[in-house]
Amino acid sequence: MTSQNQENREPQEYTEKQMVRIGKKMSCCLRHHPEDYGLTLDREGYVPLNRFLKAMNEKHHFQPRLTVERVRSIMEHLDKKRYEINNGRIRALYGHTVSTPVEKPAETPPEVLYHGTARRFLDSIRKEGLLPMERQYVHMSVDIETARRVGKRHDEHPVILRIDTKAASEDGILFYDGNDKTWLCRTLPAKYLSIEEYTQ
Ligand code: HQG
Repeated sequence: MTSQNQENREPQEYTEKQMVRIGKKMSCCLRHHPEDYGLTLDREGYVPLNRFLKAMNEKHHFQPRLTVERVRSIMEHLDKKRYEINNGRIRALYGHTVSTPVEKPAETPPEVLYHGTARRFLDSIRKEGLLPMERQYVHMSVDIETARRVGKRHDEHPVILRIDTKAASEDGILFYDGNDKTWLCRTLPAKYLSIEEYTQ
């Protein structure tokens, strides 16, 4: 059998299921456990793209092999803008749980943001405000629909909190751009929160 034929027998593109799986591994590597891949995130959360590809292929043996083009097409295929490729480097835009701090430049947020959460967290949020919990930042949404989707990961009938970002910014709280739908901050005291939507 010629090598040409062998090549023809290999899958050339990922299936939907494979793309979801690779997306999860990207999140594992770039948000949560870069050390499992022998990688360290820099201060902005980047790793060199060539080292990322090599580590991902060595650990998971993707068929076909993960390449820059395939990573790009997976990024486009995902439901959200989670990753960014820039100058031969790749990073997750938000969601980090790694212990090394990922820094972002502070930016001016919209005057109102939303946060979807579980009813069972509400008492604690009323006392402590929004905390990043396992992650490095609190995540907020630009619209109610996005907040509802985020909250549904925790509760069938999520609570939607409205965040007075204008007042918080005036008091010196810094906000950071996550993606087109997501903003971040370190913590958010309860005085800037009100209930936008609550269903028993
Ligand atoms: C809650 C996904 C008790 C907080 C999403 C949330 C997002 C408190 C949960 C991104 C609390 C943490 C992040 C307090 C906050 N007491 N509970 N004081 N302060 N909480 O998953 O915002 O699809 O870490 O309300 O779409 O749900 O992965 O945060 O319910 O953008 O790209 O503690 O992750 O993005 O849960 O989600 P999470 P999140 P991807």
